[in-house]
Amino acid sequence: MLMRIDHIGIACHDLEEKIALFSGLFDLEVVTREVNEEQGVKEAMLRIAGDSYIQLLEPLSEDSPVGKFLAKRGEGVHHVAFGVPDVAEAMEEVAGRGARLLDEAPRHGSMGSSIAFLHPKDVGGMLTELVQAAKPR
Ligand code: MC0
Repeated sequence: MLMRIDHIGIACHDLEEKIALFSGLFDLEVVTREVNEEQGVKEAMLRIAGDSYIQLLEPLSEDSPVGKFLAKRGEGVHHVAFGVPDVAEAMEEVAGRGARLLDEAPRHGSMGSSIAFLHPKDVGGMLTELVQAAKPR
């Protein structure tokens, strides 16, 4: 079901500051910057190699998922996202195996992807995202 690690999502207070940090430390290229109102984030994707990325996430408000995470836990790894061939199919499969879905249907993710989240408590404490890329990556 899982094909690859698509991205590691990192919660931060200041997107521009963390873009400078990660691109400076690791020579990473910023591929896209987007605002996702539905998810309550301003984000940037930094390509590691091929089809895997570091995703930097700044909350649009304190009561968004990333805003709450920052208040509770501070900056750091927020979620891990795995590439799947078909997100709707993957959702059905994992739900059938007992994991709670945080989305009833796929939502819009970065770079035109379709995404769905699984509850961290059902994945060993790791907020997990399933990603179907817009085009096969
Ligand atoms: C919360 N918990 C986490 C966690 N967030 N554990 C691991 N990683 C995280 N990121 C834990 C809490 O500590 C708590 O455990 C339990 O889960 C329930 O959390 P809560 O604080 O009671 O509940 P909320 O209201 O903060 O909700 C958490 C939840 C929510 C994961 C359900 O954030 C959510 O639905 N997230 C999915 C959407 C999302 O994160 N969007 C932003 C990225 P204890 O032990 O204290 O009970 S959008 C994105 O990334 C897009 C743009 C993309 O990739 O394309």
